[in-house]
Amino acid sequence: MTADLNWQEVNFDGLVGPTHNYAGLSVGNKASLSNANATSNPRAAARQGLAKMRLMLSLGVPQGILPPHQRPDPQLLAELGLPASATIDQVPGDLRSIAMSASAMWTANAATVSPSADTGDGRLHITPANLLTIAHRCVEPPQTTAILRTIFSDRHHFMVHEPLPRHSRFSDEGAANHNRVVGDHGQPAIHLFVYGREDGEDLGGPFPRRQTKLAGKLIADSHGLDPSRVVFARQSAKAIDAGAFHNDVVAVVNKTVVFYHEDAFERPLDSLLSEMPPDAPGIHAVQVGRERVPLDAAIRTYLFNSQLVSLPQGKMVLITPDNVNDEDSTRRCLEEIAADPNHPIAEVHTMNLRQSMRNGGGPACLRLRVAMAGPQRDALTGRVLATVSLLDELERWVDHHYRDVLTADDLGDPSLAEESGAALDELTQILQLGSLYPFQQ
Ligand code: SUG
Repeated sequence: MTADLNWQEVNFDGLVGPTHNYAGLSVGNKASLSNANATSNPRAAARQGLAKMRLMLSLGVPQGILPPHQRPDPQLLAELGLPASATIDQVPGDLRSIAMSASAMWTANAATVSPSADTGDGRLHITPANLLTIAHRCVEPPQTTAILRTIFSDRHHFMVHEPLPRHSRFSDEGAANHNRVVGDHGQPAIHLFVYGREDGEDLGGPFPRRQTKLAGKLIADSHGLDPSRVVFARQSAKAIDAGAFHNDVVAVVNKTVVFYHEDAFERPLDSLLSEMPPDAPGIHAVQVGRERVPLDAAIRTYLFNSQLVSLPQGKMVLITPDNVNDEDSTRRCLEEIAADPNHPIAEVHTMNLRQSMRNGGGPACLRLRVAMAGPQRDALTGRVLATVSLLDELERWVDHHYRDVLTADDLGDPSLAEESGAALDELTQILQLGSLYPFQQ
């Protein structure tokens, strides 16, 4: 069945938006806080993202694209009590960075995805994340839902749910806390849902626990996942308090390989695995101990926020941010992996993603994994699967529309929003997505 249906995992990267900036909005995200009010370069950020997509294509890995959001978001303006005609300078000063944030670029937080091989009705199920813990991110779900419903519109193949309710009990950050462990993509998988707190728990701690177990449970049920193949793992308090605000900062899974830091989970991974049914795929756990890479170094460099992908010939490749070269321990760890001929990770590529990294977003944050059979890829709406010529076109579009300097003051300038609107209008034509944005309706 796998070979017949030509299953592939597509990484849908968020195209960095024209308002990419450093506002220091994410408590618990040390990079975001420490770069507050730095000057950003949206053009370089978008180009760095496109360069990552090019690398994936050159490796033979299918690449999808999710467009940025309209900013400011009209629903947010309405919820702030402003008229439909309001411009960003009418938003109170301290809320402007929230209204102009480009944070939808981190599509690992866009949604949780269950491929059709795992779901009750044999469709691909997607639940957009409610992202309600941090103010600027709770703005995202309506536009994310609209974008996903446009691209995954074919109801025969796809089901895009409503986000979970907007209350802290249902706090959900999407695929950044969800992993699919599978032999081949078209086979039934084990779903590993990672959470920071249980319903009703108030654990204190310096930083928020952004994901609840209840959220994962509701998503697993609504997608029709087999309960015996769903595992819930608590993220370690130590990791969250050290700045791993999402589990994908300290762990990454590809197929059956789990590459993770010793301090990622509250319980050892092998004890979690003992809960899996006997016919589940065997897991290849690649744990990196704290003696080898201290937790702080892993979080500073985003070693585990790498993309771990299988090439068409089966070889596994790790795409890491080049920040891993800033620390001896992480650099050495990768050198050892690359030098070991028996290691499941056969190759390591480093990429300059520093514009995104300064906001705490590495390679794995920038992508949403969607494993699909061939007919499902054919059923996607729009020109959202990358080719070299589409990436060339997008690069020209970025160069034409994006600023290369953006300061905190610029966010309150209505001309930035106007320029962004013109850019997004053209983007919907390039991607053939019709009247996608609120301003086009
Ligand atoms: O939610 N940063 C994002 C980074 C998201 C990373 N995603 C994953 N780990 N999957 C966040 O904290 C910073 C924006 C600012 O400060 O301007 C921000 O939203």
